[in-house]
Amino acid sequence: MEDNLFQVLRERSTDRLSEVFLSEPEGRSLTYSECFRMSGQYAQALQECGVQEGDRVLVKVPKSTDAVALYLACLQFGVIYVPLNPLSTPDETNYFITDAEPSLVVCSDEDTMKIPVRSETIGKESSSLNKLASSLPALDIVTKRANSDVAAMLYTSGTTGKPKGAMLTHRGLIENARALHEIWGFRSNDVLLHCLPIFHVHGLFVALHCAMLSAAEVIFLQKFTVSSVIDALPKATVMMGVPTHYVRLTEDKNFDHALCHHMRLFTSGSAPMSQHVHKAFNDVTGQQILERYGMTEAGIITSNPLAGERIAGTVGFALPSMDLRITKGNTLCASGETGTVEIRGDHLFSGYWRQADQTAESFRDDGFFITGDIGSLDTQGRLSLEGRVHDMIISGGENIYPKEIELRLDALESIKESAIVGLPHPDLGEAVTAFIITEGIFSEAKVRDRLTAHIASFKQPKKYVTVDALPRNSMGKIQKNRLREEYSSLFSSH
Ligand code: MCA
Repeated sequence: MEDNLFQVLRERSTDRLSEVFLSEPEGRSLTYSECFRMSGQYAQALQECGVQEGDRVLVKVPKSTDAVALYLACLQFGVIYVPLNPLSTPDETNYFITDAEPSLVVCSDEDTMKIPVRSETIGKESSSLNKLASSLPALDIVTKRANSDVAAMLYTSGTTGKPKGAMLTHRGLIENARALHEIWGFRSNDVLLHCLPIFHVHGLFVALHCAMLSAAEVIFLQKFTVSSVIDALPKATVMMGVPTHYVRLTEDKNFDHALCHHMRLFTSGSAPMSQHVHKAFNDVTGQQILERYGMTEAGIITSNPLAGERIAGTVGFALPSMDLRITKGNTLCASGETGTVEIRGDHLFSGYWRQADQTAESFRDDGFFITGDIGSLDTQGRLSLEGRVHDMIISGGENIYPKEIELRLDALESIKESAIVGLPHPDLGEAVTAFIITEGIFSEAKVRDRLTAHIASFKQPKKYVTVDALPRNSMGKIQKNRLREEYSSLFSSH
């Protein structure tokens, strides 16, 4: 069996090299052979920059075909690809640099941040790494990798407020890609509408690998907008999205049955989709969204079936090679009983980068990973998710950890204490909301400004609610559930 993911992806397009891989509606189209040539040239350029096998390359760039080629180059050359949200602030980026110790950081020409290690840029012909790469022959050889070798490292935030790097192996990514490709029935005449960011598992691995395993075309949108999706849909057969995408599409009068009737598949994940959105989508399009469940540490874990009943409110069955169980403490739950979701299988990550303790805490002795999600299995093995063990908010498919924001707010002189809570939001699913006890003169605008320097904009509270006291239990712990209940309709008139 091939051990380098790049080799697997390239081999699948051997007979279709002249077919279009990435087509940008307003930009260029790249064939498979052009993309592999670019990645080969980037791989040479990485070598020229002194990057060595096993090193980390940290990439903080807007979505582009260059970024996809660079990702493939990293796989081919055997270096660990570490993608960052391009909205990351300098503070956040410096944390990632210190933690990951990359030998190279790749950013865009517009990025003004001072990078403390070697850095190059991509995205334009004149960008430094593009210029270097285009002057070099394409590397053809593929670095041999062992099953357990890390292909990519993606940061997930944590309850402590400090993100951890989840190490994803070549083997894990290959297994998950193969399983999804199979169960979702991908084929070469599929055209995938890609409107997701490519610094997450969803947009980078799930979407791209599924298409690449059939050497299918990908309509590569710079970002999700309702109009760009509506324009691209007639040429597509599959779309992968987050619930916010489907909420926004369903609300647009140009999004209708006629536009969607040829579509083979709409999938949704990264955040729970309400039954209301499932129904609204079905009413408008006549299509039933296939909801699936995944996480950075494991890729996709469960999926509703392609053929067979898709049930709104459940995330379907465990993927064929994934063991899934529900536990309460050390006891296995019976079907219908609610407990923690635990999983085991080849798709799993190999641990958190340089966090042996956190890694050990996340695994059971028998190799099951404790997801932190709460759910139950029905008698047929369908999983329904009912909440989370950890204090985490999912806003528009982005995981946001309250602790990180609370630490920043509590450090400000005008705030005595804060509690960050996710409240139901019709567009984002949950919206970050700050409950604060103020001290002296409080100005929301000033607080926003201060936060902007430290945390990426999508994590900023959408509303600040000033309170006299925060509800606490007898142990003194803030009762966020009481805030969630009392303020549950804060955004409903939004
Ligand atoms: C952007 N903003 C947000 C979010 N995104 N605020 C809250 N939550 C968000 N998710 C803010 C920006 O900071 C900005 O603030 C303002 O909204 C406009 O930015 P823009 O980029 O134009 O926003 P948007 O286009 O409306 O973005 C919303 C979005 C996007 C399309 C839903 O967030 C998105 O593509 N989400 C998908 C995330 C995803 O792929 N997650 C997968 C991870 P200001 O105006 O103040 O500057 S989970 C995963 O990978 C696992 C494996 C899985 O199961 O899938």
